[in-house]
Amino acid sequence: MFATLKFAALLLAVVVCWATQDYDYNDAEIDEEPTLGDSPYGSLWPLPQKVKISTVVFKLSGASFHIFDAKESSSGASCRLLQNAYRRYDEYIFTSSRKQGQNKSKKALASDMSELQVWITSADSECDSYPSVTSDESCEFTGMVFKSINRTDIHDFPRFAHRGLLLDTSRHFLPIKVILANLEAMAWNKFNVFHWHIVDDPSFPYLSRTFPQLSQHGAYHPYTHVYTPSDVKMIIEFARLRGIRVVPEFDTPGHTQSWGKGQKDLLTPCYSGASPSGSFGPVNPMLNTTYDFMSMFFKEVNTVFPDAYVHLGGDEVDFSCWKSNPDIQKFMEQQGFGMDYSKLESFYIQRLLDIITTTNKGYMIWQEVFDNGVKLKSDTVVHVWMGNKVEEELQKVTEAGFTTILSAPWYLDYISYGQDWQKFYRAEPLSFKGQLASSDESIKTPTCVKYIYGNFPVFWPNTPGLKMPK
Ligand code: CP6
Repeated sequence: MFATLKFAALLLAVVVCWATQDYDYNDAEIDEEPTLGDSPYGSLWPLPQKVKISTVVFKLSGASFHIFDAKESSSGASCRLLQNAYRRYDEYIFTSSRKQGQNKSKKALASDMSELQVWITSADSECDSYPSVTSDESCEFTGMVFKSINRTDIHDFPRFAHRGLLLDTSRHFLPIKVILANLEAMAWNKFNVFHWHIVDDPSFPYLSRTFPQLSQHGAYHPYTHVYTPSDVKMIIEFARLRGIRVVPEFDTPGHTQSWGKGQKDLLTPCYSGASPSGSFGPVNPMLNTTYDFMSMFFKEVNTVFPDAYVHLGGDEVDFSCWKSNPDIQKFMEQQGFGMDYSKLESFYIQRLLDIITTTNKGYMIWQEVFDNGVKLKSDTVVHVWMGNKVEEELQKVTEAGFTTILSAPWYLDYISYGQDWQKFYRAEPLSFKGQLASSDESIKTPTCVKYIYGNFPVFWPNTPGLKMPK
């Protein structure tokens, strides 16, 4: 099962199984284009770089089988991440059969595979630290774990260093259990970045220690529909143990209606003719108090979320409210922006980016920020989501020297009905012209698969202790 590979995911690992028979390989090495339909690799997913399956079958006995550190391993008993993974995988493989008492009466046979040794070969293990975009996820595997085992050799490393999934917890509040179950499903499918689109227009479920009034007034419910600091901690640790980074997105200046409920004067008052209409638009870019607030807010975000990156959004800014406001009109004039409101948008984002730059965080932004010509730090990640002219955009972004994340082909909540999934699998992220800035495509052009909220049929693991709500 592919899952057995995962427990060594953060570390260069060689996993060796001992068995008592000789190997008899067929030549099922992968070098042709995969086709839809029956696969010689069964349910092996995602397909590793190299697979050799033999016809020799071993039995796997829950009575005798166990996973442990190889004595040569550079990382072992003190590595909580690994020990936690061994326990998990033992549960994944045997929980259902042990429940049914299938293994109790059976004695282990000589041909049974009885042990799985994990050999970590990299010098600097990441047992106690957080995964990063440069984590080594490669591994080798010998032996395959199903109910019975075909002797199989696997050589694997990821094609893309960033394999993400976006969950939106603003439009729908997602209970912690659901987030954890999604992280579990991600790990099984070898996704390694949880892009947490945590707040947006509809609600503000992030409980900020510095500005508790944001969720007090902006969440769907101030106590039951919030993520407390300890909730966030738990989610990050659950993800870390599965080799998953948590990148939070706090999207501004648009998509911020819920922020305005708890933070006076943060949003721009819209006008109807000469008087305020009572509704509000994007973040008010002309007030110094806006930047004081953002500076304190992101200082907190940087301490709560350990990943090297924070996503700053910047998408879909609606100019109509800014246009209606006479103070903003005056400000535009003073700044010499004419009628070009994208200059005002850039003015805001530039100041925000300058604030983040004074901290030690990198940032990701949606493509509009790049398109508007905002000056970006060289390590900025530009996130492409718009479905038109995707190749052109990727070419421009990479030619400007930026790392890019591609989401456009995987707009998963945008359902056209029918067999939508086919086009998701056919999309090829590197089918654009232009030189990759590095020969290592996995660093320069990570892919991101987006998921907002819906019923996407990923492989759902049967995780002990995690039950999906009815
Ligand atoms: N929510 C918000 C989203 C998206 C955007 N903004 C989005 C749409 C399509 C894709 C990825 C993200 N769900 N607020 C646009 C950046 Cl592919």
